[in-house]
Amino acid sequence: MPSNVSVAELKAKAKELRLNIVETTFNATSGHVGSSLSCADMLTALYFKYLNVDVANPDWEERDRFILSKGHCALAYVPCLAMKGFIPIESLADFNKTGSAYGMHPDSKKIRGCDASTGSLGHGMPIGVGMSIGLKMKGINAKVVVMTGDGECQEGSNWEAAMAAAKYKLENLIWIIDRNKLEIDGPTEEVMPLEPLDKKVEAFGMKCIKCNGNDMEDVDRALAEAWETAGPVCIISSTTKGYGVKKFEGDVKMHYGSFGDDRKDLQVYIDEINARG
Ligand SMILES: Cc1ncc(C[n+]2csc(CCOP(=O)(O)OP(=O)(O)O)c2C)c(N)n1
Repeated sequence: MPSNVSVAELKAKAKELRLNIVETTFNATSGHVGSSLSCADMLTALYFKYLNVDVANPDWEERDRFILSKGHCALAYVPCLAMKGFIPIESLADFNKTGSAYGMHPDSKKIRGCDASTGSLGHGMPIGVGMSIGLKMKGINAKVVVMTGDGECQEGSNWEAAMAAAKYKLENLIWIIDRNKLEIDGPTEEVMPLEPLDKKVEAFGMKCIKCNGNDMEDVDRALAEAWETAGPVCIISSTTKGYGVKKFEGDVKMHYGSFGDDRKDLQVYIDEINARG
């Protein structure tokens, strides 16, 4: 059951997450900042309203599961887990430094509250399908949410998993595609066209819900619908890569970016994020 959290509260949390993403990028000297900013609203809504997880007991068997298949966005995921209380917020200062538990890609053996180690794209959906079947066999009524990138959808394993999700009628599986329309080296529609993505998803036997993934009200509406639907369900979350900092928005070079080492540059981004609604 989603908790009773207002859109205004979620928006404030998403802003806090964006601030943590840019601060963590600065401390780490570089990172997948554009990709992380695009999915910040969705991650916030999941962790602060929808996912039924227990910070005191991360291995609780009945919990909802979340798999960040676009694992290069640990830069958003780890700060989100820290804000939720799974890990100390101070540890973000060491993100991706030698000896830190938190690298550019998440390691579930080292991160409290992390359900799957990811980073090699195309694995989240197959893992999610397996988890979902396992929960069903045990009679546990928990959601399994997988977030992939859109470029990542070019990996065939996602579609094999989608086929299996329909066959096994995985009512609790939710696939979220962060549709920021850019991958590592250009627009998805130039590199390997995905459209009509909604029709493809539906043809694989999944209900498709669309939303503006950088508009918290719309994110909330889409997740509420997905939570109430007997799945498998897919949310195509239309976003902007780098959302929150104008200079990064839609710039493929900010897929993996660096701010340099002058804190004054970082302050410009912090001010912009703070000034936005
Ligand atoms: C199997 C595999 N191949 C290549 C990579 C390198 N890689 C990291 S991110 C990325 C692009 C991902 O694009 P997209 O799925 O659109 O996600 P976005 O960063 O735009 O959110 C690639 C190719 C990888 N992590 N895994």
